[in-house]
Amino acid sequence: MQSLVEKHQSQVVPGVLTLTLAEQRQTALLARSLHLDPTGQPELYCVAARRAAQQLPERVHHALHSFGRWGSDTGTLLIEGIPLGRIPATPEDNKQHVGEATLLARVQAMFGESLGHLIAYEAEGSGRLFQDMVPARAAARTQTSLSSLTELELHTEQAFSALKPDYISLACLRGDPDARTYTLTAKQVSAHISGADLAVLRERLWMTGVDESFRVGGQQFDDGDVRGPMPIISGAAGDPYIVFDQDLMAGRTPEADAAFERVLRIYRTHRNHHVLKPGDILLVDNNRAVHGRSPFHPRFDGGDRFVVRSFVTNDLAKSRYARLDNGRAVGSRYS
Ligand SMILES: O=C(O)CCC(=O)C(=O)O
Ligand SMILES: [Fe+2]
Repeated sequence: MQSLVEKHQSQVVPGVLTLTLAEQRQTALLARSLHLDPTGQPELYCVAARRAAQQLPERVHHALHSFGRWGSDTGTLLIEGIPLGRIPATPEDNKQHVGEATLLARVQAMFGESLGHLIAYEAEGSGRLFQDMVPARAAARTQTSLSSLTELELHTEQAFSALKPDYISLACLRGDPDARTYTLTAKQVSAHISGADLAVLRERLWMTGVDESFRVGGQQFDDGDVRGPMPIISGAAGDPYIVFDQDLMAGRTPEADAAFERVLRIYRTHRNHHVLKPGDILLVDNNRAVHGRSPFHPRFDGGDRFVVRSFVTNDLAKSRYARLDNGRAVGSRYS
């Protein structure tokens, strides 16, 4: 007989939830009640977001909690139709911090505090809970979230870090029809690869460098500059996890390099994609899936793609030793 857990696992968790008009109203009302300053009082802000989130519509709770428990076929949960409020012009870089004041960011905070706990990183947006993710002219061809003209290669967010986020939350104020957010799940990799290659992916055969942008002020990392050896696929066959970074990871054997290339080939053939549109919040499962983004062509005129990003952890206590002043931001030396 199928156990209750197996029955749940075999259910397809819907990866998309479209808010009804009533749900939109209820969500906007809750977001408007969140008055605190997320940068000045991050902990109190998160407490208030958590409390407000208790009154989110039942379907939103259900979608968030099922996604947290089981993941989804695409490695993402899209909640769409979220009221936007006033939308500021797209800033030219991520130093103005205009996204955090929007209604959408407050909804994002409630979703994050319902799914887990908001967490921030000193090396990402100076440790603020929300980062403005916009195409910046100077970073157009880099492998960073401010890039645009080149493809953002396949990666786990902070593949190198023991304190990596469990979810990435992307709240879209302004979209770009060419910017496709790609995902590939560990389950998809397992389904499209040979048993022999899958066995290789489960071995500790890869070293991962730390993204240099995490070295704030030239400090040393407590865990050193290179991490590993680590496997790419781990965990239960029925619910596998994946860690991957096209740019920062290196195999230690020719077999490891070949298996790595096969993952990339599967990605190019089988990846899922979503084009973010205004009012979308896309949650990306950073354990069960890896992600990337297509190139797009910004005009740098205040009307470009504008996504407010935040991070979610399942376990806030785990990073207690590393968070600055016991706030929400992990110090860069602990990256
Ligand atoms: O721009 C996107 O859609 C995704 C960018 C990304 O990799 C991230 O925000 O972690
Ligand atoms: Fe990313």
